[in-house]
Amino acid sequence: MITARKEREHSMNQSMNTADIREVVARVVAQTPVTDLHTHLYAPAFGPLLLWGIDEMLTYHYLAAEVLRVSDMPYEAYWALPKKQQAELIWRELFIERSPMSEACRGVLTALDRLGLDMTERDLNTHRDYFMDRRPEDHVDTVLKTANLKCVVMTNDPFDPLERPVWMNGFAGDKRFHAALRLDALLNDWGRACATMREWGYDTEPDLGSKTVAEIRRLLDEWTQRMGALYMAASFPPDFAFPDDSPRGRIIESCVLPAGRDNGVPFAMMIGVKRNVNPALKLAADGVGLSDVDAVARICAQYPDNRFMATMLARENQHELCVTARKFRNLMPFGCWWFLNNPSLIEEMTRMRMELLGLGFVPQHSDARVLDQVIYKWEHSRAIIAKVLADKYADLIATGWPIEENEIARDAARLLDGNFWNFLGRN
Ligand code: HDL
Ligand code: ZN
Repeated sequence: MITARKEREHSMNQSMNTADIREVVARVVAQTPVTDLHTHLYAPAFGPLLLWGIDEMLTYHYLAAEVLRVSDMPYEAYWALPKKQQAELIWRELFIERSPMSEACRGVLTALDRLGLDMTERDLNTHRDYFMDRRPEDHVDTVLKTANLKCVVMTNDPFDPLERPVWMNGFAGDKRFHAALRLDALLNDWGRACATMREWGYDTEPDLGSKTVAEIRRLLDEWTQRMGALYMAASFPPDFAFPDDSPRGRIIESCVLPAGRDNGVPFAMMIGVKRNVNPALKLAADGVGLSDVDAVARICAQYPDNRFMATMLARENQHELCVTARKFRNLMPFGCWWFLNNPSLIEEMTRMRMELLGLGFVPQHSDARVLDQVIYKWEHSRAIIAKVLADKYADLIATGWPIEENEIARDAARLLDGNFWNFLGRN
């Protein structure tokens, strides 16, 4: 009995008290390498597809949308400007004429600051000097180290005319840049995809007969293997339904899900984007809509041997998605996507997920389009994830349950890295 009491006392001495829990959790979370499971980044071998540097950060489509709200410049006049002049307009309007309050603005400053630039300097050209002579390969090393990323997953679209040749010429692979097979073109515009596949030599017909189904399956198998894709993914509009007799629903059921089972790759559904709400905004044109979480529940229930990752774009869908994840072990909710990737909503979602799912979810992905953005997207999210974790550990300590630093490290590694690889079955 004494031994047990002594062990308990020792354990209490080793465990945290609530005063130091916040500092320990913040340090451990900052030190935990991340797998960033959804980005629009590319390995340096993809050449100009990899965006990096201050002018790319400033002309991120989030900031294009913001500057076109405060400037009366006609949309087409903005898009006609050279990228440097677009960046100068954004810097002037959103950083100099106004404090850079939005998350996307603040992010630029966080990234520059962590790269060692002087944020008291407001001359854009001074900041440009830092990037002037850097090699992309070296900058990738610097940024991934600064952001403490283990690796990122790209978004890879075989229908993208710029990206396709890189794969067809035999991309040698880069262990820091994994692939995800993105299927929006196939699933959301079957008519155009059918014609394109015929040009590539696939024997496809619009009516999705058995031969066409087999050819789509061949495309999925070929590209899953060519890319070494960790998962297949697609974004869907708010009216995404399942089951559904549309080409999308039929291709998912007859091609994507059988391929996922046979190839051992999950299907990531990103639901709720209203494409081209304001087409004049180009890449910034998309909006958000309330979606039907029942479609997610039905596909998980009907296909228990498939694994599904899901992220939804409407704040109002998050609680129901969490509850649905409690019902289906083959469903992994992930990230605070796009318009949800803001501190107030990341905190709300992470608290709700932890209270409903414990540590069984993937709290964040960066969605970075510009390499340098991972520095801010992960610093900002880590701080919030650490804050929520510290509160939850404090709640546990208040019950008398001792918490030790190695347990915090274990839990943080699950959230930021292990849950994703375990769900892939690649732990
Ligand atoms: O469809 C997607 O993957 C979205 O993330 C879009 O790319 C969107 O434009 C975006 O970059 N969101 O952060
Ligand atoms: Zn994305």
